[in-house]
Amino acid sequence: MFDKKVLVAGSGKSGLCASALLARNGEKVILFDENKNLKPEDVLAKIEDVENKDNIEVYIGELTDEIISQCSIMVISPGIPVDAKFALKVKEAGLPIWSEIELAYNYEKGVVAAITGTNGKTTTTTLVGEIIKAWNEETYVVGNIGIPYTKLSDGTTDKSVTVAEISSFQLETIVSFKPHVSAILNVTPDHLDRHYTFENYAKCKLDITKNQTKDDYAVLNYDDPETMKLADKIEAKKIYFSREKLLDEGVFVEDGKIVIKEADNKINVLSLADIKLLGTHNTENVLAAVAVSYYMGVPVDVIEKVCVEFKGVEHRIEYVKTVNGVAYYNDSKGTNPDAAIKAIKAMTTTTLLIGGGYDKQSSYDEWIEAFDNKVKYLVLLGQTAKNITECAHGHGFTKTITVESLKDAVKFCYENAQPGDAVLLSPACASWGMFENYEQRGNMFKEYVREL
Ligand code: UMA
Repeated sequence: MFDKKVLVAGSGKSGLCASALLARNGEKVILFDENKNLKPEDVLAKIEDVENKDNIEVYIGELTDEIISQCSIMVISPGIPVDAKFALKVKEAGLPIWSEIELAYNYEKGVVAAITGTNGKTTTTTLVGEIIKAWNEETYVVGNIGIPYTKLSDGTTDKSVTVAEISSFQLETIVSFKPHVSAILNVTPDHLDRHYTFENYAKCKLDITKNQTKDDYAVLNYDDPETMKLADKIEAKKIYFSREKLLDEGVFVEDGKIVIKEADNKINVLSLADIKLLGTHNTENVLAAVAVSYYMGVPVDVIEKVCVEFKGVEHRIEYVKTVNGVAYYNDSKGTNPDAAIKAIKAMTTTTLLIGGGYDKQSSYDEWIEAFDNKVKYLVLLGQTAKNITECAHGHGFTKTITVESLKDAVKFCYENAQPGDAVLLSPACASWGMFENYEQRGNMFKEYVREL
């Protein structure tokens, strides 16, 4: 595909997978990383099971003109700003710069659905991935979600469907990337250190649609004013979704049901009451996922079945089990007060909340204020238990109890919950010290709940 070598910038997941894809497809690669603490041999060792591994040379430190002159293009990892000093040098030398997504797309043979937005990308992408997998055997879920698109795009066939979570960083340097169905879930200020202005950031999000034509679809959040400002600039057929309004056409909520309306055709997809995901933010994610899947061609009965079964992304307000009328939720990913606030706000019933853990010197005031008379007991463990107790008491919330272990916390909740209550593990703290990581904490919680 390329006349000369390909310069791959960044030796994280994306750069390693991009280099491997290029090498196994016969290209010569220079993998470059600025981190002087890395050793070339260690970087190479991370690329496993790759044919033509000899095609990859690794350079660490400074990018010289001599290296640039050997290359015909640069593939840039998402975490590297396009105005990094070395990237500007490459640009001045006249080399095109592709994002890792663009490289992957050049090897894609199937159809692509791509989802962006400030919040909700991972949940929506995961749900769309599950729906499409239930309909099409050859389905891949990739991108910002943690699996680089270059890991597998050269293995796709014309029967493949790729569902990609795409960040603004990845969209900055796309050229021909063209999803058949794109989605912009919402646009609120984020990553402004990288994009400088909100306008630049929103423009990156808009670019998910830039190569789409009238034969493609762009799914847009009707309730989000910043997303709606982008609508005029989109050539694809616009499909709006709304949690708040009845639309003439689109995907929306009517009488507690998610419906799809097209011209004179109205289809009931499912009842909101059947969704296991909590929180209005998740209703929006489901609406978007329904819209993306439907316009990718998935039959409505498949969409309904998977949406009803979907328990959410692991460790994010994940429904575990109902025991004696008490629903247990795992939000071990709630490793800071902000994330824990979203979780408690999403609860619709009286909740026994399990929190505490490693001390990151966070302030817990806003978290306690968000309890909103919903929390029956705050069950605390770990290093921060004492601080959180004092903070809660300072805010007039005195139903705190400290336990020795997560197992004891689950036991306390089991013994003190009434039918109709919920139990939520959402610690507002990291897991370190008691657990290896938040995944292990969440898995142990689920194990204890399943044993009840
Ligand atoms: N590097 C340089 N120069 C720089 C910056 C970085 O040489 O100026 C090097 C670093 O030394 C490092 C490498 O680049 O070795 C890191 O590259 P990277 O940051 O792109 O990391 P990857 O491991 O390739 O992960 C990326 C995404 N990371 C970012 O966007 C920051 C992952 O998203 C993504 O899952 C992965 O590709 C696979 O597609 C993470 C993320 O935080 C989860 N995303 C942001 C978000 O969700 O808000 C956008």
